[in-house]
Amino acid sequence: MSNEMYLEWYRQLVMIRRFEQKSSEMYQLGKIGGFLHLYIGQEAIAVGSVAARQENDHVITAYRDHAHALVVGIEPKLIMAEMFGKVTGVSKGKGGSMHLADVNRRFWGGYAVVGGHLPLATGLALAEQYKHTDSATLCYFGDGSTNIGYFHESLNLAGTWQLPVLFICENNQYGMGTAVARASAVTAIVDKAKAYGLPASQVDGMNVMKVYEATQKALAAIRAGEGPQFLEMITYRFEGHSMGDPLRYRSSEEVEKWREDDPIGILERHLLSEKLADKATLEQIDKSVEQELEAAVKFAEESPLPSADDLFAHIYVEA
Ligand SMILES: Cc1ncc(C[n+]2csc(CCOP(=O)(O)OP(=O)(O)O)c2C)c(N)n1
Ligand SMILES: [Mg+2]
Repeated sequence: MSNEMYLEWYRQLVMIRRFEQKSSEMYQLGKIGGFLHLYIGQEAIAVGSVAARQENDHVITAYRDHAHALVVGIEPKLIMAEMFGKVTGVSKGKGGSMHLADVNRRFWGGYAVVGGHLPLATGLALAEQYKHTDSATLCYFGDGSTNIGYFHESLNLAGTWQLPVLFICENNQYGMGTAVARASAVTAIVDKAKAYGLPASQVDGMNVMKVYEATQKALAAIRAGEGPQFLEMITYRFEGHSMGDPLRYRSSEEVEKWREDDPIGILERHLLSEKLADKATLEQIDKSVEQELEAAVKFAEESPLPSADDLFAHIYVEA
């Protein structure tokens, strides 16, 4: 692993964290409306796994999608403008926080129906298999999604047809306010994947290096023709399910314990102790992220709202 790569991971982790803290501020000021689900605590998963992807691989996720949008390379200002409902947003101001997408980057979104995008991921993988390409599909979803029919149908078909898809479960311990054990008869999510014949393993989702290694291995297996793979990333969201969650279902001791494994802290400690970077270099990165975000908010504020005519544009795909 090169130094540049580690520093880029650090930059991405900090960018996601600060982007979301800024979004939360803008939400409280009433500048962002609708739903807003923060990914804070889970950043190492998007960063480490997307770093292992090939350019022609597809990425698809649920509504907790800001991080995935950032790491596939969408400019922060286009995402911020989208959250503000502005016409310059990456989805032209019509999608908002939960529906970020950029087809040119093979990033398909951003889906609000729990588990609803798993069949889409399976379909993307089927198309690539049909065309005999070496493209894989990375599909992200929460622990709660694994109790839904879509999950089981998708894994079954992927296993039956040996499709090139990597299922990445982001097990953050809760689906809204419901702990895994209260909604799932099987609490090790990997066991559900094994039931459909998929090689599956658990990964420390707070450690970007471990996420990267596991994803690289899984993608190599897919490209070697070994069929669909499954990774259960063990993680935690530090904030509420969405804005305004009173958090009555978990103790502050539990949150504090997980915060000791902050993904930014883990990478920072590694970089400093291995002398891969000094404090000044990291502070410089923090500062440049701050500047980029200030510009992103300014861009979003100054961009126009969509016009009334835009209501009827981009509803159907034109041939
Ligand atoms: C089909 C469907 N049922 C219920 C909901 C309401 N809902 C929104 S998020 C959520 C929890 C999902 O939990 P999980 O998959 O673990 O994802 P996380 O929010 O933890 O990232 C639920 C039940 C929904 N959006 N879609
Ligand atoms: Mg969850």
